Amino acid sequence: MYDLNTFYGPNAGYVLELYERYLQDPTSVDASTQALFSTWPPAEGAQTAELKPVQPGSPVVSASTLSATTGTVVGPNAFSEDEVALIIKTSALTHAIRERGHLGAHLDPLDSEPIGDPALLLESYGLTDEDLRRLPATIVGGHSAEGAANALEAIRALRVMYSGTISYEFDQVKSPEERAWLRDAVGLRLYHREPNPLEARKLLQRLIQVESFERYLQQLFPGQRRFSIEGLDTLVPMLDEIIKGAVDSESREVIIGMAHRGRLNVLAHVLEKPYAAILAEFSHAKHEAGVPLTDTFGFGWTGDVKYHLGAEYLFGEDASVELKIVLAPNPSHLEFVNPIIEGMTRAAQEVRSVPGVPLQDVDNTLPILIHGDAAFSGEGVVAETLNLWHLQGFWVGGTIHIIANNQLGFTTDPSDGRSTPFASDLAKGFSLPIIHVNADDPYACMTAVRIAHAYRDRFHKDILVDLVGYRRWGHNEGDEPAFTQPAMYEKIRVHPTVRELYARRLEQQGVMTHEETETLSKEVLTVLEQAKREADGYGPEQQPGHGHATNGHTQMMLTPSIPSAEQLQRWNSELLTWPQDFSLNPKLTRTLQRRASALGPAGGIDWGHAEALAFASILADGTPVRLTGQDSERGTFSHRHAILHDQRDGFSYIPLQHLSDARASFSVYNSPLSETGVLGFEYGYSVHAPDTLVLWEAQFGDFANVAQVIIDQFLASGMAKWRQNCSLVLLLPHGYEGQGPDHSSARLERYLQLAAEGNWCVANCSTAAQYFRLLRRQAANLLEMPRPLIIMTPKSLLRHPASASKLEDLVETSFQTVLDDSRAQVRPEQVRRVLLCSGKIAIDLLAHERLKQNDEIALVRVEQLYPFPKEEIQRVLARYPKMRELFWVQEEPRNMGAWNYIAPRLSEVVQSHIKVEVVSRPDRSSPAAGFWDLYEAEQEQIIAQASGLPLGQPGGRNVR
Ligand SMILES: Cc1ncc(C[n+]2csc(CCOP(=O)(O)OP(=O)(O)O)c2C)c(N)n1
Repeated sequence: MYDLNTFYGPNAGYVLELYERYLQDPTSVDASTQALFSTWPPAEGAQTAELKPVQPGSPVVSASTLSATTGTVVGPNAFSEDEVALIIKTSALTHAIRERGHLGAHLDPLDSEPIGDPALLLESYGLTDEDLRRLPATIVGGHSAEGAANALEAIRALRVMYSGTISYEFDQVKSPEERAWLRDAVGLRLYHREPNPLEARKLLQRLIQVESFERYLQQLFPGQRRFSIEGLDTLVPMLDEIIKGAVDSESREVIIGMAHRGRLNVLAHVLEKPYAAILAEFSHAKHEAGVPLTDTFGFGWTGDVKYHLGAEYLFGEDASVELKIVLAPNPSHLEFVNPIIEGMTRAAQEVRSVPGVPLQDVDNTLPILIHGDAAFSGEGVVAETLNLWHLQGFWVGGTIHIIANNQLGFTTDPSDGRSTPFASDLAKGFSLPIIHVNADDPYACMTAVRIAHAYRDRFHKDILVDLVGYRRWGHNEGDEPAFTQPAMYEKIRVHPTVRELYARRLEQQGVMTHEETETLSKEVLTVLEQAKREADGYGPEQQPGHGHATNGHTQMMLTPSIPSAEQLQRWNSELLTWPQDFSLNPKLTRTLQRRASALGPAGGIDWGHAEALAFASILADGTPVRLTGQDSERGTFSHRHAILHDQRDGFSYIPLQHLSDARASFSVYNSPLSETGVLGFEYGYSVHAPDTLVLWEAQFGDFANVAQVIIDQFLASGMAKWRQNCSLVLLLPHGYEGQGPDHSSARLERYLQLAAEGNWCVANCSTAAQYFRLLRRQAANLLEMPRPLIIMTPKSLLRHPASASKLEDLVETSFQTVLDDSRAQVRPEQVRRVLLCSGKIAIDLLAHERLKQNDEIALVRVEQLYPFPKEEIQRVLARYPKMRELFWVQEEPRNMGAWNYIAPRLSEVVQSHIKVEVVSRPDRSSPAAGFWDLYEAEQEQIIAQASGLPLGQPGGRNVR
């Protein structure tokens, strides 16, 4: 029983360690091990074994491990003292190869030297080949020992497994169960398969297609950018293999995000975009048919370059397989599509047609992200996206990541692009298992993705494959790579393609003859030539693209139905009901109790309350709602309380998930502290769940500019570039309240500058009722007129009585783009000055004594800034026939806020004799003052100027 030969290789050393521990303290090992060791007698007269010290840093078991305090050689007496020492050294070497084999692996098709590690060398242990030859293979154990005559052969086989053309990094994986699974997957070669002749032929055919397509493009359009895949050709069969796995796992959708490199090839072969369509894009490269190149532009479809376009493909020729493959469009901005893919995936996985929490099936949809090696290490959005993998609101059951690693970023070498040895190292911080593989070994590549997919299926976690290849041409095809990497490109010039290598291998193995491989190549070329003839015959109307587009510039938004007062009363009381034994925080109980009476005649429906009622009504209409943001469950300003927490046990209760009238799901999640990652995720969610009201809330609107790429490249322009519809709502706290430069401005001006062609709505409303109505309008238009909605949301106004509303405000009308002055003292025929403003400054002005005293000034609120409500403004202004002055009043500096956007539009709505001026803070580089007194003085000055009374402070530079 205690013969060491009964233990597998690395276990032998481990067992000896355990035994020593047991001798020192029997309770330090578990009961069954105690039982086993109690049968082991110490060897008679044995001595402590001497081990030769090894190089620093190597993981060799130290001599002390053996020098039991008992003075005995531990373990069975079946081995001599020397042999025990050898076993332990071999065991340490075996362990090192399994753990650090990647440092010695042959991953580079261009044959660069691996990094290496002393722990992988025999000399570091004082071992020789001869020593190993004396030991049985079982000391090494695992699959490598099978059929091996001795430990030397087993170690050699082990090196092929862990330091060959594929290698692994699993140490960072925290779960022992997962590590054991991964070790078995590798050690027992569970996912390694030698293809049969038919499969081998198919694989070769695929590689021929991949290479021929690039070469054909190069031949037809020399120098045109295509961002060739060549050098990483195996990526395509790897994707084929993952998709095959997805079919086996009965997934319904695979969603892929990738950059420019190899994209055309993936479109052609994985998404089955016809060759002819791609060739036509190269030869014609025109705007879409039907959109004239004249001043009648403005239909909202300006397109994008071919290597940014997405596609969808229904996989499977028979009805038994229903798998949709989606390649999302993306901008040049590398890696920013990552969170979008995750959001799309989550949307595809959730069933929202049920009240309560959405039901998620992570097996339904598989996300794949393909990264560049330079971009993966360099772009922060990668880390932001990886951080989402285990978060309740963002989990998608694991993503398969592949780094398409061509060992260059444009002209930049890895040594200038990252501070870590491997392109994949960032992923270790998130405990992702990593598989490195040489792109010139197709079988190893298939093994890598099979393991990755099986791991994702089993543990529902992210995993990364680092596919190491090269780039046959320059960064793009017009670029000369030898300017900057002459040595590397000299190697590449003479390096055979993976298609050549594989064909040679099959020929050598007798699987195919040279003539057969040549025939395959000719067949592929024939198909390409046929596609070219087809593409040449395309008229403009057959050019790839879609039907004539309009993004809704001229369309009217639907006006939603209005719930009844009784319905609102009922929902209100349900929202204020929680389980009887639920112990709510007493302070919060008081706050919520106020909501019980706010629907009465005295009113007092504040912002958070109006939002909850809007959500309830939207859920009752059958529209699902999802809200995320930093601290959004409670609300940064403690105004929402969408989740109630039991004070005794911390259990939570979400009233909106228990609404009896709800016909759809409600979810709210605190997000991680990320803007780019989370906003990108929610954008993707909204795109892929067009029936859902998706809201993202910035902590303060100021921080949304961290996600500027998502705003510019997706929200603002996704529709124009890719016809990607999105109805995401951005809640951006905004308002000048003396909180300094970074807690005042949501940068309204940016959203207005980006507004065109009806791409989104921008609103800055001043009452809770208007917010309620606006949310309802957005929900009603999700399918009819999808577009993002940007709302400047309040801070102090959240609880301001002048912003609070009454029940009748919620049920009498729908959203008003412009609110006229309804104060009793204003006599329209007397009014000489009209103040136009938006959001909080309107409430400040209305509350100010100076304006209260003045009956010749009317205050008109522009609640929706874009699309510009021209007719409504004209209609309201027509009520003031004696108006001579029209002031746009804003809190923001003159070069910010709405002024630059609104000035030319206002000039169009008024007659020329009417002065249009601005009252604002002066031009500033920083959006708000950091000093309270300066803030106050400026605010006072704005009020004074607007109300036409003498200025309290000098320096009123801000009137045009
Ligand atoms: C955010 C961003 N910064 C810079 C660029 C310009 N750029 C385009 S490709 C590229 C190199 C990318 O290298 P890598 O990630 O290794 O991908 P590869 O092109 O080598 O496949 C750079 C810097 C970009 N597209 N996006």
